[in-house]
Amino acid sequence: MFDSLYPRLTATRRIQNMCGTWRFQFDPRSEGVYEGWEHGLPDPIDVPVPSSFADLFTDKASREYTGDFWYETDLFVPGEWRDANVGIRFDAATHRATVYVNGVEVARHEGGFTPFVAPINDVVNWNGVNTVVVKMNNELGLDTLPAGETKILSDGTKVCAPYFDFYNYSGLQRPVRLVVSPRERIEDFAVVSRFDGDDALVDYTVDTNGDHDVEIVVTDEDGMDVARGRGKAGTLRIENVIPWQLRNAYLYTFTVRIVDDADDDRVIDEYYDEIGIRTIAVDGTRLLLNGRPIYLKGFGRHEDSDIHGRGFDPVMNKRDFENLKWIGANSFRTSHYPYAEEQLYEADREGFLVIDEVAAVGMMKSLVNFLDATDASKTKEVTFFDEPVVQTDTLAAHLQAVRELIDRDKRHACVGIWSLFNEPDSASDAAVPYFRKVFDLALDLDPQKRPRSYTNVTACGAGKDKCHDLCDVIMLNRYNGWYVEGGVLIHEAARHQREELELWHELEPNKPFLFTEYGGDTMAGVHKLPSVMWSEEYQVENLTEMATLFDAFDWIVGEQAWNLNDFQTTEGIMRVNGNKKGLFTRDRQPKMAAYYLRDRWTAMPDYLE
Ligand code: GCB
Repeated sequence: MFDSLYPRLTATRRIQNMCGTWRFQFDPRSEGVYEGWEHGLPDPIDVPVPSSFADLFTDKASREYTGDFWYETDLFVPGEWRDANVGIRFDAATHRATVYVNGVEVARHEGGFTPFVAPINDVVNWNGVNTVVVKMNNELGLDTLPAGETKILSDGTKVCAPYFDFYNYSGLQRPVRLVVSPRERIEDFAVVSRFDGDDALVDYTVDTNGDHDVEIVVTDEDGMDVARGRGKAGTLRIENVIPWQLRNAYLYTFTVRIVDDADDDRVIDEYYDEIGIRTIAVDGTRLLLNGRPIYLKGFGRHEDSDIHGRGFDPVMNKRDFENLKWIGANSFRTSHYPYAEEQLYEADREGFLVIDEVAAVGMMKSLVNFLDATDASKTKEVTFFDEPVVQTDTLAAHLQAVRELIDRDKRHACVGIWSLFNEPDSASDAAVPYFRKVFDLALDLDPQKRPRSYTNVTACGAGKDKCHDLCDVIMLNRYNGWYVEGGVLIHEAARHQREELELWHELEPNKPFLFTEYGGDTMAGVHKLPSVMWSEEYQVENLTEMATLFDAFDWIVGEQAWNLNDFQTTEGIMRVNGNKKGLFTRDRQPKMAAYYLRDRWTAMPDYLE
């Protein structure tokens, strides 16, 4: 009944913001379901929505809380919406949620980074106050995306052990809105562009739940009509089109209307989206945007900031985009989960190419995956994809996450590559059929047939990886000069990296390669001459060494350093209050190496020809 269309106010659609102060309660013994908490929480505190709950608290038990937790708010629903479809849209409920309205279950959702809508028509008190309660849970398992473990301590406390290197921030982390649309409605639409001389031909399809006709109006940035169409599928011609380009975006507005032609084209439903006209393709060792070879410069990122955690933060997001522009970047990866939709709209407008990643991270069975993964001997004993549950439940969750990602993001011009895993155990035989199913589904679902890939980890490097033939472009995460041969061995590290690259190119001579992670931890303010690891000087040397390699091979078509910013992780001996590989600090100020990258990247063109 509901869809994933981003909420928009139109002639026929209404939105009511539900963000603000909600009531909140931990449920460590999972007793809420037996005690009727779906009708109201017995002893709640106030928390802001959206936010991650962890860093709101000053006690460790609350910050580290793992298990069930509940949210509650009151919702007034105007009676004039009685004849419409009314639902509550959660942009992200991390990691799983059951929604009750007036004590009745209206939705369940698994996966903490994609939206869902709870339909409420059947249970709502019109023109009255309704109780909205959300039961949530943030436990990790082998069958969850992202993957990890939940340990139970001797006193019964649950503790999460992520198989990934970022903090397990949880909660209602993105906006919540009441969304109102007509009963006969636009459920989805898709566009695929190609060029015809100076014009573009845009194939479109519209899904509705009724039989009335559909009209399309395309306007340019000045609001002028540039194309019109009729019918649920067709091809539009935009004359003298202005294409969407790297760091030079141009967006058209596609307005879709269901119209009643028996009633003078009365508008039954209206929706619009901003569409960039572009093609993206792989040709031999080139990545082509609008037929021209591009070179990606940028970062893996996180949605992460002090106190806010992963809570939607338009201020930090804006600063990140300004820093990306300042440093000369033209792209980023949504490591390691789908980001807030507002980030993709900003990337559309700013002309950043996005590698859009599903939350399939931690798929190497090891407690400190990100670290052990550099040591093949440690990963051999534990093959994630050999676990029976992985081939059933994890695969099902993964396929669903890919469905929701592509459903949500398929129209974005900025989305150029799907990243279907981060650093999985791609050297095991059991990975191959699993990967094939995920890759096939992505190809099947994406109308634009964007290139697909995953980030390859050192332990599954050239000669060991068994899944790379599925990739349209090969993406490498490498830490030579850091986890592998760091410090005084840095030149040796580069030599070994070069050897591995030569082997990769022999294995895959006809594919482009991207570096999707490289770098090393750096404490802002630590200076040392000559350098030592962790100093700002060493970060510059390490990045310089890698850049020399990138420049040596013309089939390397992009470099995305790890990470844009310092970010929070689980505490441990490898992390000093988080991961410090940022080129910027967690409060978004540049380290020395940011000036180095700025010099390099502002002198490099976005297009190779
Ligand atoms: C990786 C992971 C990333 C980690 C990074 C690191 O390979 O993909 O999540 O944060 O290494 O810093 O160790």
